[in-house]
Amino acid sequence: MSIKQSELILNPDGSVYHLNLKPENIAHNIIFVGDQNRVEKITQHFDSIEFSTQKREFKTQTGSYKGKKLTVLATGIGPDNIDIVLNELDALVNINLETRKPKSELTSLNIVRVGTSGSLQPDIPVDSFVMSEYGLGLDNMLRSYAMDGISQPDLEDAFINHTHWDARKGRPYAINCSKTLMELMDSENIHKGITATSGGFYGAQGRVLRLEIQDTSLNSKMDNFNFKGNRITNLEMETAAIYGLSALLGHNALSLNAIIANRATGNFSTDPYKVVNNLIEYTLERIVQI
Ligand code: R1P
Repeated sequence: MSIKQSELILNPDGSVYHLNLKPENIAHNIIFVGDQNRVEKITQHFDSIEFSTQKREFKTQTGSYKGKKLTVLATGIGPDNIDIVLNELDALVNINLETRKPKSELTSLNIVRVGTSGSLQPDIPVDSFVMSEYGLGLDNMLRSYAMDGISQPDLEDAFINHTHWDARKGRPYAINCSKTLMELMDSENIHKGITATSGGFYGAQGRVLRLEIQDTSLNSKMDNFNFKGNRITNLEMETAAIYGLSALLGHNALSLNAIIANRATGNFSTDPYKVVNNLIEYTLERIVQI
């Protein structure tokens, strides 16, 4: 059965609806960034750029870095956008857009997020890098999918018990990164641990401006959570969603974050662009080895 037009929406030129991309426009090694202005911060290092497009916040450039074909794609903010990005990227490689049928031979993409994030630990300072061994989704996006077997229920249960998580907020989900990409991107300078992914920036991450929040001590409970030696290192808005959908669709994903704020000490980087650029250079040097 072919997938209906209302379910897999294509633009008049045959590109996928939100990303504005056709299969030939992307590489199989893809860097995700949140901020659309970060795309060119990465592709300025490329030898050449062969394709660029943008629709809404989804800006994409594909080119070559040291002879390796790479795509850089801005996801915008949040797990809801990751749902769009992962499903449409997967459609580009794993669905025949002419017949609208899934292909029998599937392609695995390599996806590396180069993000920014706030540290939850005093000893993970601003201007450092974090690699997410696990994504811990507090946002519920992935719960729309049949997801048995891909998550880590022991970690989820430990987190629920430790934080007295209110069940009305939905069950958090914990997903591993790609071990292969982790080994490729690892170094002694990078912090590793659990990255918590929120579905919002203010209340969902414990920021109080004018509204009361449901659990004022959630961040401090997250600070001292420990699962088999793994701490929650940082808090941002995409990693767990990327890990979850990649696991379900058969792609390899790893999230790297430049720490620009420290929520435990209250510090903010004096030069956030510098640490992001350092992380970009760090990532590019390693991703060419895939
Ligand atoms: C919030 O300001 C945004 O910044 C972080 C969060 O995950 C969220 O997307 O990441 P990016 O800088 O990659 O967008």
